[in-house]
Amino acid sequence: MALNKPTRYILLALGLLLTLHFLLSATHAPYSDATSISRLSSVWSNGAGGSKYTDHAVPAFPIDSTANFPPVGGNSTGRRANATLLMLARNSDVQGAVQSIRSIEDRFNRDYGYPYVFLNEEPWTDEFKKRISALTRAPIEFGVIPHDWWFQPDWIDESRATEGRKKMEEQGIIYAGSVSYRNMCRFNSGFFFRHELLAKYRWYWRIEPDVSFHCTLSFDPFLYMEAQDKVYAFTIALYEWSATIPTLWDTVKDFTKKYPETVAPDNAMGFMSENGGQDYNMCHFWSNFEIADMNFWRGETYMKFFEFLDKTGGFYYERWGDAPVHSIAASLFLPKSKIHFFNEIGYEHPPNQHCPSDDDVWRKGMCGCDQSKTHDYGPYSCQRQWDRIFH
Ligand SMILES: Nc1nc2c(ncn2[C@@H]2O[C@H](COP(=O)(O)OP(=O)(O)OP(=O)(O)O)[C@@H](O)[C@H]2O)c(=O)[nH]1
Ligand SMILES: *[C@@H]1O[C@H](CO)[C@@H](O)[C@H](O)[C@H]1NC(C)=O
Ligand SMILES: *[C@@H]1O[C@H](CO)[C@@H](O)[C@H](O)[C@H]1NC(C)=O
Ligand SMILES: [Mg+2]
Repeated sequence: MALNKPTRYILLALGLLLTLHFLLSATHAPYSDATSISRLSSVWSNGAGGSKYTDHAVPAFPIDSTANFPPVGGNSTGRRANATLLMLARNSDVQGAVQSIRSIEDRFNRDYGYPYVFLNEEPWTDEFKKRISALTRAPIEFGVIPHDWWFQPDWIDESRATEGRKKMEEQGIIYAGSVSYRNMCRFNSGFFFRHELLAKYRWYWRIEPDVSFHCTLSFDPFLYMEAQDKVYAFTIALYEWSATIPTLWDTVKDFTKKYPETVAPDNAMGFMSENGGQDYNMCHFWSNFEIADMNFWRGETYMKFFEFLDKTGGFYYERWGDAPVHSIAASLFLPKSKIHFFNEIGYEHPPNQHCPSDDDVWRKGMCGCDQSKTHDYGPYSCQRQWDRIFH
């Protein structure tokens, strides 16, 4: 078909424009960065060609935990650990997530630029990504959780699970009737560290929506963990509600009877029991804050432990929390010297907070918290059980 004259001129003009665009793209990096389709689309949409569980966003910087971008500033050595800041959240948690990221950036990460990973069992909304991405220059990745790592497995007896939830509701226990809370606890116990977005990291710092960091850190806690040969760190230790874990301790004892070699010499059992391990005193580390080495969770002992717990169905028939599960594992399978209490990190997850009670630590950290509100030796605290194992 022959084209009429005007159409031919329009096509010619279009061709010239396109040629100019490609020439500019090839020779002017900033121009190319600003207009590249891949960049424009990857900022707010699911990553084209990315993996199924990677909901890519904001490749403002290449994701390489060891590269020094953005520059490490402040009072730091210029080296970053192989680490990430990790948040599990729902799209509806956006305002709380913004609050938490603002806080950690202010008190720590703006000088360090550690990358973030966000995980969710649903695809992230553009709104969530946009609100978070505005807060930091550090790399951010948004991931989706594989279905079977989140939802209640088919082999769980639903009528027994329903019965368990009903019984717990009658006792007025928080999240007693919630299946999604149980999904979350099981995921945090046995799966998060296997997510493909976390595979490239060794260390993580768990951050939840609606938490606050009250003191400025004058050191890098990841590098501290590495240098001091630590594996797991906490800021708050307290009691679990025993009705949520009626058979957990017996299951743990079955495990250690079957695999006695997994129990570490010089472990932190004394933190968890008043009678040499016969009974659990409900003490655990509050896992909404954690800085830890994922290679511990990934290792043979913990994986075997999680599988052993999981196949009893206790995450659904009862309401086993990731906090007691992580805490029991760390306290039994590690020497106590590998667990660390970060006194310098002022941290609040309502209704509890840790605020350094030593004036010099508090002043040095320019802490904004009220020392008299610290949880440390309050009535629900397990700090005394922690202290006693070192005397
Ligand atoms: N994606 C997703 N994240 C969840 C879900 N339930 C909880 N979370 C996240 O899991 C973590 C723990 O949940 P929270 O609701 O904070 O539970 P909690 O800390 O025990 O209780 P409160 O904070 O006192 O309500 C948080 O990071 C939540 O954002 C869920 O159904 N989906
Ligand atoms: C970071 O740690 C992970 C997990 O141990 C490891 O696979 C990866 O190679 C490490 N990266 C670097 C740069 O050391
Ligand atoms: C900077 O770091 C050094 C060593 O890590 C520490 O001794 C010093 O107190 C820090 N300075 C400030 C102002 O926090
Ligand atoms: Mg919470």
